Amino acid sequence: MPNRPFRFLHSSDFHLESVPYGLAEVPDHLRDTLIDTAYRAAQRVFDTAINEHVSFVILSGDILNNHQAGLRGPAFLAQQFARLAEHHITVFWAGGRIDPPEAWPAAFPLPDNVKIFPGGRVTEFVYHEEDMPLARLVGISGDGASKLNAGDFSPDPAGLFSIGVAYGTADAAALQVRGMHYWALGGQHARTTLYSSPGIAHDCGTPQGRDPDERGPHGCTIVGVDEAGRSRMSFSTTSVLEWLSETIVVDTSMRRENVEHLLTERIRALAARSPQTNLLISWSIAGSGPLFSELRRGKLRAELLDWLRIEFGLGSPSLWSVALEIESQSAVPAAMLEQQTILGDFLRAVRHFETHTDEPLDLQSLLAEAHISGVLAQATAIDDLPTRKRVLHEAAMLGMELLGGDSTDGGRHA
Ligand SMILES: [Mn+2]
Repeated sequence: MPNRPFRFLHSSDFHLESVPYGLAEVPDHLRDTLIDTAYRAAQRVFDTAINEHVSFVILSGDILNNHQAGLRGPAFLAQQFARLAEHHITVFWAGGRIDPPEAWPAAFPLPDNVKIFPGGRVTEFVYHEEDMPLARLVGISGDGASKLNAGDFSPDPAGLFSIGVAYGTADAAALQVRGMHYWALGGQHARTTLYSSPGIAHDCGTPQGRDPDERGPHGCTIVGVDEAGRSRMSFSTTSVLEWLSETIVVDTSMRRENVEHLLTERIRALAARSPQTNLLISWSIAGSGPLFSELRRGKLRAELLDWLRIEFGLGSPSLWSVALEIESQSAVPAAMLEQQTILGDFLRAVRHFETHTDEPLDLQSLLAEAHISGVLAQATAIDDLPTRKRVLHEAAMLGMELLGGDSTDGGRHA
């Protein structure tokens, strides 16, 4: 069926109730930005809908938990929906885990341009423009606990552009076989496309990352549909702050000023890529050499972090360094393991515990009596494998530093 071209916007997982977490310290100048982050990103989603002249907006769940968001959440959304109504933009909303339709407070009546998909069974709406049907939307609210039942969704029998709207996961093949033109999915915070031809199944992700694992730019998806019913997605960034994880490699010849230069260059490149965005950067330093050993010992690391924060973190937008970690991936040299020295004995003992994971470390027996029931005792009870592995590696590195000679990485002789 030939159609008139149109555009719609797909977004989900605003999580208006939550502020970013994962910062050990919150700097004063970033506090207001953090509190408002989810709202400012959501506002950018609605601004995008208006600026891009979309016909309608699809919200695929996890927009807000209004018990936790307080009155601010529903008041904000009601205001944004009214803005969209002024621009003749309809909203189709399927609830997810935190926003079942019945949780919406009665004190904020939803305007007529907002269409809700109830839970329980799929509901259909046909979207019209000037009395012409443009799209059929088939959707359901759901908490994502069980897989989507794709079989409940059917495309328009006369070929009208058909969109499935739902929260949660499903097999790409099970979705694709239904013959819908577009699946507007929600619940994944990272943007994901399950398939893109024929038809599209897409989870647009959250418009704002809220912890160090939700890295990089986030945004919403604009879908353009042409006369033949073919659709094309484009991404529009909305994140107010962006989490990044960056690695710097130092070599044996480097001094402090070289590392500062590397960090400066990297941070300038990141800022140029996202000029309007606050950046929250977790640094990781890898490599080897005297400077690397000095960084491992801590004081220089703290100084570098302070320097980064003062040099780049206090402006607006802020390029804030969240942490600066030293990678402990460097291997123990084989020659050192074979040495007939105290260091060699020590490294072989560590290696023994690394390879015999069933042998307990029994660090408690090394504690003084006064510490047997204290905090130190808890810290030495290492019962999971990844922690055991990390502790043993740290012990090997520390041994090389304290027992090693001139030839070793961090050898410091008295
Ligand atoms: Mn979510």
